[in-house]
Amino acid sequence: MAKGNNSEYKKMIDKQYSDLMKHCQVQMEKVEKDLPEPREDLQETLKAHGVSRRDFIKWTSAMTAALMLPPIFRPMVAKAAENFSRLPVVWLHFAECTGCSEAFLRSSYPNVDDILLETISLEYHETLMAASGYQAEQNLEKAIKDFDGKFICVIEGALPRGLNGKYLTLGPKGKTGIQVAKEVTSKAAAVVCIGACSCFGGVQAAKPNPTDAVGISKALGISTVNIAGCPPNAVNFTGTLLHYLMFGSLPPLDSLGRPVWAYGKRIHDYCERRPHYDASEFVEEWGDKGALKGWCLYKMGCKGPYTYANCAKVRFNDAISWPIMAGHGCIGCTEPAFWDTMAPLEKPLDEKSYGGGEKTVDKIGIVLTGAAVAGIAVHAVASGVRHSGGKKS
Ligand code: FSX
Ligand code: SF4
Ligand code: F3S
Repeated sequence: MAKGNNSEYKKMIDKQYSDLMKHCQVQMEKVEKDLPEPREDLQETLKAHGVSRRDFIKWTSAMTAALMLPPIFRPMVAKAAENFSRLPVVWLHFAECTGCSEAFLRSSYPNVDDILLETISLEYHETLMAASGYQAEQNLEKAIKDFDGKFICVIEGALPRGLNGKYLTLGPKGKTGIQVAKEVTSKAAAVVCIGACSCFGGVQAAKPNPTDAVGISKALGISTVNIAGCPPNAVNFTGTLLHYLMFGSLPPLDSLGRPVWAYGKRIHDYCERRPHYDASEFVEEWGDKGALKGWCLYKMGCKGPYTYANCAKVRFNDAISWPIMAGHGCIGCTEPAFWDTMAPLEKPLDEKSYGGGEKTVDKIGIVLTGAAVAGIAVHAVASGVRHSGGKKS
């Protein structure tokens, strides 16, 4: 590209980011005006958990980068984190193992993401709240009324459609999961599904799926933000809510409802074992020489070539490790129906239907998940904030 064109391009990008920054500043002022006072002083809470100011600054840099924003947005990420506990959240549970809540809220060494999740203004959370029975139902009704159109509805778990929804009933009135989900999501500003189960049905939707369980979007015919994974990474959830606070809109999603900033790239392309794949150095058996040397796990059934997620970049447990680093292949837990489509989990997919090899692997990735976009498009600011209730287009 000619030099002149380069500087034109840079000017255009700078202008886009400066417009985005202005939008973000206006939005943060709106948050501070419209939403209730923060439930907790984040800096005090961080201090109480032994997280220093320096650690917090480091976290803002990592989160800004994870969100694919340039460093000038760090102070806005910090500001959004400080306002995190203003956001009213109603958290529902349907058919699942509750591993998602457990993974998010019960860390032994909480990092900033975990602490943010602890400070979140949970108006209703079936696993954590003290109330039960009629009192719990009243709490839910009150939260929906008090924060009509303003709360985020977070959902864990699939909805069984069999027996007219009666495989899953909740509360003293015996409402079906589908009824509860309809009532709550219709009043929410946005619906965020956490985990493979609420996103795509998860383990209970695996064949033969006796209860006819499906994800929330399919069960209700609404659009949802899908934070995929079994369980998903807390960073992908907190980052999505921070984006919502900063820009007043949900981040752009891929064709499966997953935020592009978190699920836009393929595991196989960011994997630290990739040079071994390219050099045809494979683990052939658990514990063999290749396993000790950290070679590629493709022959042990790694589904990284078919899976889109940022696990290799953000890792888990305070960025200590992730499945492939720990020595097991990826099982494709961020992809729909992975229990069926990625099985057997410790064997490569059928060579006959997939042909093996890099070219086919690349083609499958694209077919499975749709094309990914990157750059500023990841932050394109949509005008409509209300995301739930709208029929899927
Ligand atoms: Fe599903 Fe979550 Fe896997 Fe478990 O709530 S995504 S089975 S970790 O718990 O829904
Ligand atoms: Fe990494 Fe798996 Fe790809 Fe090998 S096949 S490079 S282990 S993602
Ligand atoms: Fe899941 Fe694979 Fe990441 S199994 S946690 S998508 S490495």
